[in-house]
Amino acid sequence: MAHLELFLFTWGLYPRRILIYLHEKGLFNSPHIKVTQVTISATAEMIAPGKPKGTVPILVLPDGTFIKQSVAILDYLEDICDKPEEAWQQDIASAAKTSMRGSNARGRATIREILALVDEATSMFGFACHKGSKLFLEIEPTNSAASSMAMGIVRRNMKLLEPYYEGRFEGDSSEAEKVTIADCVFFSFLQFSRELYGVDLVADSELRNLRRFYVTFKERESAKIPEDFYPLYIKELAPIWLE
Ligand SMILES: N[C@@H](CCC(=O)N[C@@H](CS)C(=O)NCC(=O)O)C(=O)O
Repeated sequence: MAHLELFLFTWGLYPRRILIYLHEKGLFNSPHIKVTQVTISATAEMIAPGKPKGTVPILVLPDGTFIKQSVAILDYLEDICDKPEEAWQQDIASAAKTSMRGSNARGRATIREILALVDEATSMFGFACHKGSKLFLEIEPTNSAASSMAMGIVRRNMKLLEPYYEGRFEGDSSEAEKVTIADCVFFSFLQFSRELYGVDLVADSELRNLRRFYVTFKERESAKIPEDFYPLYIKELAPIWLE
């Protein structure tokens, strides 16, 4: 049986986007998608038998080629579900829920706008962590001023994202909410920053829509995480920010 192989580690910031997406898409237990956990070496390399070099997530296709960027992986999975061309793609598509990229050009553009803002915030947040969290103190040069500057860009993007969530994930209608790939990417970022690094990016009183999105989405099956989700040594150091 042809299958896709997904290399990742479950609590990773970028891999988690894909796992939340697979849940929401109804593909989490697809027999056509094999999930292979990587181990993280002392030098922070991601290792697993058969894994191509590079960052995770990585999706390996049945022809042996692979896709490396998480957003490209989401787009690829949406593409094969929207327009399956091979039998195994048909099988995946028949188990999948409807498109998560919007139903027209306007809707798709909005989703891409959100994705771009969240992706920028995500990489800035990663930089802020590397320069400002105790987790990286022994591993690389830190710089708390640089960390604060990067965090400023993250917070600016939160403000830019706020209007996109006006009227979404509200009250009784939230169950019927059509979750998009941008929602999966955004929620996984908010969860990671809060649960691992102790940074609540939606705490600002001006971010009412984003806070509602976060607290509502976190109750979804796809979003739930166990107590011991993050490795203990990382969870202990990550939320300590350098002065
Ligand atoms: N832009 C990439 C980023 C992926 C990424 O940075 N993944 C981290 C794990 S969350 C990783 O593999 N880091 C190891 C490394 O940088 O070598 C994506 O969207 O997939």
